[in-house]
Amino acid sequence: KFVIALAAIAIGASSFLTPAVAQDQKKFTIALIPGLTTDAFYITMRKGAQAAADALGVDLVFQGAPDFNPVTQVPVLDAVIARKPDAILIAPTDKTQLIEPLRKANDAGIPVITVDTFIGTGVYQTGSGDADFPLAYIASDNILGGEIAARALAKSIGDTGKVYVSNVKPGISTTDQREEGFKKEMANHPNITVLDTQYNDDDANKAASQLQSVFARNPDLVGVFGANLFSALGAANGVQQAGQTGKIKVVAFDAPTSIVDNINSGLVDLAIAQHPAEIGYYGVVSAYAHLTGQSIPTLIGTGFTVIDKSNVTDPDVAKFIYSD
Ligand code: T6T
Repeated sequence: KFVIALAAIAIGASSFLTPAVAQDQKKFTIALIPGLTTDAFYITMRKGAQAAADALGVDLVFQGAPDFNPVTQVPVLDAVIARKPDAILIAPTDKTQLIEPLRKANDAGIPVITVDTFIGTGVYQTGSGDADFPLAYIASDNILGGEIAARALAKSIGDTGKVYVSNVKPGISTTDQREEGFKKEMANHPNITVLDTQYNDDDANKAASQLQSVFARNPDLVGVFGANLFSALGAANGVQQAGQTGKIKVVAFDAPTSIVDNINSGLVDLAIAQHPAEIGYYGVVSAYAHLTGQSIPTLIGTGFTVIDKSNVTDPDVAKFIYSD
């Protein structure tokens, strides 16, 4: 099970929080490479990272690709390695394809921490496998998130009928695990049929037209799980365009600002908000702790906030809606 180790890192951080940077101490540069730059999830992660960087007197460099794709992310990573930052935080866009490019950073002596997504199995510093070299993985528990989504969708469809997962593409640790958790939980619901997953390449328009095609083939479709922001947004738009609002239930992973309207209008039943600012914050704190000689946990699990009609106006809940 996922280990929550925030207390340990908070204790580790407390001794060097004041003053932020001693006169004679080197100013560290920490790079954050998101999955893509134009995604509210990573924009919010950057804000959390910046908050920690400001508190610790660290320079934060945010550099990423315009789409979620190893082909565009690897050149960004190479450029970041060439700038020789003191540490790299990265959301690898593929479990396998980022292993060798990240090994180059590690071989160059740059500590690597993965945030949101992982490489290999995501179990680091074990001495086994070819991808255990990152120091830490900081993220949501994505299998659990998929299970929460499945339970919510099952409830809203009265535990019976056809559903499917709108997903990005295979090979991404987060969205693969959400689908895994979703299917694992749905196995406990014998009257629910999970149709083939539809892969949209992180393109909401594609996800919307896929919804309409699946509905055309299955007029008895009752639900869809959008496994990330663009999958959910697209699937919800598809439901609206098909005139099925409230009839085809939508459970969304991620919480961009548009989710509020969608929940209020009944288009989306429930959104599972991750805590990306927390991921960014602890990413920077962990890198800093390592750079100043502290040991750090290999795994830090951050939380979820489940948003629905009953709590969407509560400020303690609404604060987890992502920044634009
Ligand atoms: O769901 C997040 C992130 O966790 C995932 O790895 C990729 O998609 C998002 O960035 C949302 O678009």
